[in-house]
Amino acid sequence: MLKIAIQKSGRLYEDSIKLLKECGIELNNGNKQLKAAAYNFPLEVYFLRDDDIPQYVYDGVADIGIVGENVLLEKDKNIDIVYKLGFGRCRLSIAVPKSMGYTSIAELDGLKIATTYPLLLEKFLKENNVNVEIHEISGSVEIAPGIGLADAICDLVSSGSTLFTNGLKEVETILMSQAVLAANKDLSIENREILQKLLLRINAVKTAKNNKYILLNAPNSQLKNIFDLLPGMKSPTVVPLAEEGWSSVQSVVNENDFWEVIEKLKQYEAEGIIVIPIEKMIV
Ligand code: PRT
Ligand code: ZN
Repeated sequence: MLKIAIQKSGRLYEDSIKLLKECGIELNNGNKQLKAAAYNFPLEVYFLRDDDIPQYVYDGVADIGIVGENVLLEKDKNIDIVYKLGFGRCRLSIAVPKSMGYTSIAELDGLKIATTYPLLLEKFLKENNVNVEIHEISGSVEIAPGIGLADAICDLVSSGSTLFTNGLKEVETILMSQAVLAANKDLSIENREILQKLLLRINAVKTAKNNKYILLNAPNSQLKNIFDLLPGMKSPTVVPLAEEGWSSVQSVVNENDFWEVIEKLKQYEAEGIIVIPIEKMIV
């Protein structure tokens, strides 16, 4: 039985639960219990505060956990990141009052900076040879300059609206973060095998999200060009149309190249292009 720790409530909760669901793992919990067992996969889920997850995984109370990279690195526990999950994206940044003229990092020298991330901030400043007074606080970091508690802050940013409404501007980015799956270094052989099975499923879900299934009709004279453009998983499927000289092509296209590929397909006289989301993809 593999034990996974996920956030009990907060920004990562929904996406963590959704990921397990997309992996076909169903939980039979009542709402808001400390733990829940999956009934169709050897997994037990612990619901915890995100700050506690690195320690629990390190101690082996949980075998794996879903947590922000920012929390994991700040807690500095000796556990492995086994998969970057792509949700909960944010950055850890230093912000100063808008009115402060800022041209280089040297201007932070001598300032008092409020943060809930003292370790990551200290490391960053050391690397940049800047001396500041780090003031560790536990929350509402963004109001610290306004109430005279600090000159600047170091906090998580996603849209930037919190900084904006508090009269602050982002000047240095310390870390780009996202939710990760982290694992204890000493998993039993049995749990390692369960983790591999889980990773295969996560990978299938994530790969599917990054790809689309594409169907189109094209004149046979353009097929070579289209095959080069849409190599597919092994190679594209080609079926002749009833109309002489035409074929139907089926393949996959990567989300990132999508519009570029569509434009080229039009140049190659493709018609009736249909694009369909993929639910799972195992390559
Ligand atoms: O109760 P528990 O301790 O479990 O939760 P928490 O309150 O400590 O964490 P939570 O739920 O707020 O965040 C969990 C994780 O989500 C973080 O560790 C990050 O990895 C990730 N994440 C992604 C964020 C944000 N985006 C984010 N914007 N965490 C916090 N914020 C906060 C930020 O601190 C600031 O107050 O949102 C505000 C800024 O947002 P914008 O959009 O105004 O820039
Ligand atoms: Zn927390």
